[in-house]
Amino acid sequence: MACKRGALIVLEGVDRAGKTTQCTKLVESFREAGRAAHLMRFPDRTTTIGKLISSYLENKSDLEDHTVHLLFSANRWELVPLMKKKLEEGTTLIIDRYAFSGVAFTSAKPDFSIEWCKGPDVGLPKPDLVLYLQLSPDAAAQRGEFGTERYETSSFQQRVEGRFEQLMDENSVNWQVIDASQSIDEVHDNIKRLSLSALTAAEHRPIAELWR
Ligand code: ADP
Ligand code: 2DT
Repeated sequence: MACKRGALIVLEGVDRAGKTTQCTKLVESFREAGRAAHLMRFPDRTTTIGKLISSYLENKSDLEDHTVHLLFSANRWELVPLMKKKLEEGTTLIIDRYAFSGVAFTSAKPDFSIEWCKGPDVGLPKPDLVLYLQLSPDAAAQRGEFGTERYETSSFQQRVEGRFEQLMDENSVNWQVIDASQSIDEVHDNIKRLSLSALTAAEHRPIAELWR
C-alpha cells in the first residue's frame, strides 16, 4: 500500500449510551487534528434498502425476521465500495453501529443463533477498533424515555446486551469497553486516545475481512 489508509472505527453499545454524541465529537476532533474523517451510521436510512428498514423500525410495515436481518446486512454491503474508497484515500471512518448490532439484535429474537446471524456479514471490512459504550439500564433510563421504535423496550434491550457480551468474548475483533457513565468529555478523551492508537496501527496494514 503506497499511502497510509484510514482506520475503520465502530461505536456500539446500548440505547442512549452516547454513541451518536461520541461519533460526532470523534469526527470533529480528527478533523481539528488535520486528519480526514467521515461519519457513517447503520442502518443508513437514505438508500432504497434503508427506507424499507426505516419503515420496519418505525412500525409502519412488517417484515419477516430473517428477511429484515438480511436487509440490514445488505444495507452494509451496498456501502462497502464507498467505505473501501474512503479508507484507501486515507479517510478514517467513524461508524455508529455495524454488524455487531446486526447480530446482537436479531439473535435476541427467539430461535436465532449467533452463528446464523453472522453469516451474511462475513467478509465485510473488518473494524480496526470496536468501542463498546457500556451503560447500566438505570443510568440509561436517566438519559430519557425509550422512543417508540421497534426494539425500544427494556426487556428486549437486556437480551441485546447479553448478546453483545457474548460477541465481546471473541478475541478476533479488537473490542474496547468504555465506561459510558462518565461525562461526555471524559468518554471522548478515552475513545480519542484509543482511536489515534488504532489509526497508527492500521496505517500500513491492509483492510481485513470480518469473521473470516
Ligand atoms: P445513543 O446514540 O447511544 O442512543 P446519544 O448520543 O443519542 O446515545 O445520547 C442519548 C442521550 O444521552 C442524549 O440526550 C445525550 O445528550 C445524552 N448523553 C450522551 N452522552 C452522555 C454522557 N456521557 N452523560 C450524560 N448524558 C449523555
Ligand atoms: P438507531 O438508528 O437509533 O441506531 O436504531 N439494528 C441496527 C438492527 O436490528 N440490525 C442492524 O444491523 C443494525 C445496524 C438497532 C436502529 C435500530 O436498528 C437495530 C436499533
